[in-house]
Amino acid sequence: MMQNDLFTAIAPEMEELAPGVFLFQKYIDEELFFNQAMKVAETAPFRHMITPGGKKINVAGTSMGDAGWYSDRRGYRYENNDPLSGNAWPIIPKNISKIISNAADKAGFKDFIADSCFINRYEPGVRLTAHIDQDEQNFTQPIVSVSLGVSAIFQIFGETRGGKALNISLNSGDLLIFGGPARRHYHGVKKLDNFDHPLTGKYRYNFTFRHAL
Ligand code: MD6
Ligand code: FE
Repeated sequence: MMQNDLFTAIAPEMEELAPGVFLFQKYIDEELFFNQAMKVAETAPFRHMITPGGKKINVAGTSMGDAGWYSDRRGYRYENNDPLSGNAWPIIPKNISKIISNAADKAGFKDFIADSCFINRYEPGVRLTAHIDQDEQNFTQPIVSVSLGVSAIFQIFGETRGGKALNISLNSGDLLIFGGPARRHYHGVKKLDNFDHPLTGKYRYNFTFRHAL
């Protein structure tokens, strides 16, 4: 057996955990993405948005790209400019967009181009309740997620919120592709543990790259 075969037998680059759900462990350059999150926050700071029902969202968020996901009393939607500043969102750098398109390609999603990336920031004790991302135009397009910092459990339910979840541990540097039938499945993130990470401190960051428009 060639060394490369042996290596891939032990550590495949990508694993399909459920139809349309592909995990690439330790795939991305953590510093590159962390620096990008810090850079975005300089012009589009992390903020706690409000649901249409008036509840504060405990996960802090911001965006980069041609549009950014937004929520307030008026509803969930994509906004071309950051409502906080009135300015365009920071752009998605070409090198990052290439990494994302490449990974999507490996999972069989040809020509995926992210025009929006929502960046979530979790602090200890914060969780993300089960939801379906449905403000994008085209559900045949996957969402590509990148995790940084403190590890979390990502849960995939199914067409309803209840029932037994598929639990996926997302660690710093992991990339997850969420497409196919899973794109319409409820998912969420369990309460973040109070741990320290050398790069991000108490925080977990998650980037979700979307083809939204
Ligand atoms: C998170 N992720 O990992 C939240 N949604 O913090 C998501 O809600 C998500 O990772 C759609 C597709 C992939 C995701
Ligand atoms: Fe989601």
